Amino acid sequence: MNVAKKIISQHLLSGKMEIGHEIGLRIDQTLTQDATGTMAYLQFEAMGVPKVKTKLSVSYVDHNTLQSGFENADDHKFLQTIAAKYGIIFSPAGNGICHQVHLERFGVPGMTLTGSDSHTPTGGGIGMLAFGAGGLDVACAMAGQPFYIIMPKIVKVNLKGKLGDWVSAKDIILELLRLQSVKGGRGKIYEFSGEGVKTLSVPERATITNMGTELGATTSIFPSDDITRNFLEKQDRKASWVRIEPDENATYDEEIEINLNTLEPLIAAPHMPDKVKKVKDLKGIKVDQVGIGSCTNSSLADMLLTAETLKGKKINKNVSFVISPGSRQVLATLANSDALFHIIESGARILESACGPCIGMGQAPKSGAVSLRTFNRNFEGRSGTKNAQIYLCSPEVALAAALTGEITDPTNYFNKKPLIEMPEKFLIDDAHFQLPPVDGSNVEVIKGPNIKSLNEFVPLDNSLNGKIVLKVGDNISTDHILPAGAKILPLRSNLPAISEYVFAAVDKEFASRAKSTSNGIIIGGENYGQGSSREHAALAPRYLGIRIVLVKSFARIHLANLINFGILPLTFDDLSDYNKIELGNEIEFEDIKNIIRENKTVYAKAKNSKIKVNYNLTQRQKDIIFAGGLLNWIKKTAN
Ligand code: MIC
Ligand code: SF4
Repeated sequence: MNVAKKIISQHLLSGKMEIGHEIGLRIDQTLTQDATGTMAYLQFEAMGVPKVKTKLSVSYVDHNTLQSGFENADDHKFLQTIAAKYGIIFSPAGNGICHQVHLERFGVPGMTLTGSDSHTPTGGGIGMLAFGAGGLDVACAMAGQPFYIIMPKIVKVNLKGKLGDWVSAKDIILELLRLQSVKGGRGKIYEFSGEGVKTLSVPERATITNMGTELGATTSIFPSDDITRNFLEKQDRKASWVRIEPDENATYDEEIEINLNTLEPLIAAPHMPDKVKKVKDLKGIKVDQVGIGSCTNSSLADMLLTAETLKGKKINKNVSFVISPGSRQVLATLANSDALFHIIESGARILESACGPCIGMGQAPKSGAVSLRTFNRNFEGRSGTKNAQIYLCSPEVALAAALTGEITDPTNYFNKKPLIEMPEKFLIDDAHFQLPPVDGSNVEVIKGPNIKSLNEFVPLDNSLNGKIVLKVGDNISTDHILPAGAKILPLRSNLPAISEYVFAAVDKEFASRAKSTSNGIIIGGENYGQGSSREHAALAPRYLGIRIVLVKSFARIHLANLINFGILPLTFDDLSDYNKIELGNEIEFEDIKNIIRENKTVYAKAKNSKIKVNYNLTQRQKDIIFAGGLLNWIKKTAN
């Protein structure tokens, strides 16, 4: 068996490990962050379970840390109190980005982890089987329910050789994105293997598994080996280590090879993580902003490289250079040595340990700016500036650009790469995690005025007459569906308010058009809903009256979220039918519930055409949709 199958088989609660079949997995750990967590905990509360049933659940505050009004701070208080009530560890703002902190202090090789954030697969860097999911699926996992996925293909990524100087782990995942595209990973787990694995540290591995999300993958994973043990030892967590490696005769469903010896510095051009180019081919483009941070590249190793490289140098005058260390541990370690001094003296602006600019929480670049970031997403407008040109790259490439003011190949610009000395032991201080009391039943949960209770959604009618309220193209991301950023993110616990922003950057009239239409239908292209796990991208459209999304294909997490909120996900049988329907067309789905129940063919009847559509739903998913969503279904089956 390979590593992924070993962990799946140990956690299998239902279904068979056959590609394409639904399997239910026992979940050992969960994590949430504040932007998705408030909704996840409101849903958990509605389930009436007195305490989480996982081995460990952690609630992080890392996204909404800009407090320009009462909303975010109210959310933080709510999260703190509800964590204490239900047996969840609370990690307050300042502790760092959930994925980085979880890797440092809580992740355990061989365990399963579900997180209400799409980059939860970062945990694959220490050999966890870690999945991003919507908040409601995480709430279910906390309540002890299985987590369902479609059994993916396991793809072996055979890493050959060793990275050259100034070429980094980020280039490995960018190369994979170049090869596979943002939709190439759907229905796949990428398992890294081969001699190159032994040359990569845990933070480097985590950079790769983190950004496997951009491939659309179910998850990504590395084996747990001596390097993993060494990392956990330095975190004083040796007891958490187990060896998990593929059997010698392990088989895989597909194989890809990447030769690290010949890999060159790469960069993803605007506005998609798979628009990957060689850095040397873009050299000379003037750069206005550089950011080093985010859950992809904010480890101590990344920051020490930054400090060593910048020592005694000054940032180019035309560049705004921002640094966000991934965790309190990373920042404290920098502060405990000369490293932070070198970074500050170079002219860098030091941000708090949080998501920050990655999610448009500040640092929006100037109009038309070119911004190089070590982050994982460059969807149009995500930075907060619609016409900014965001490029994704390694810290090495970011540093070269920060110093020269233009895109620069670090392998030509710098001399030998400095040797980074990692400490014998990481700086460990768990005092800032708030452990829940043994009995939290008397804890008062504090809900500020921005926290609105959940709506009850009505089930689907037997027949449905709907209207197309939006038609969009391929690769629509959740950032298109429901933007983030400093203005909209604080509304995550206020569904009526946040719903006004659905598709705001794509079509300003969308929200009012959808609200005034009964049974709205959205038409989309390939890979609809890629990107974030935010369930608000399903919940808010449902609130506006969307009942069906008909597209060429879906991204995994968004598909699960649509089902969870009772929106029927359909796909075109013949992709060219996409061209037959337009905004404003009325569409009739006659007797659709019974047809789906009986596994018959569904036709969408438009004025001049009859279109065959597919629904690829398991019985469990059909039941959820017919009940009007997962919460309704849980309530129904519990009574
Ligand atoms: C993101 O990177 O888009 C986020 C913000 O972390 C999201 C979660 C969210 O929208 O709250 C994600 O990746 O799941
Ligand atoms: Fe935070 Fe950005 Fe990572 Fe999302 S991708 S968790 S916003 S740092």
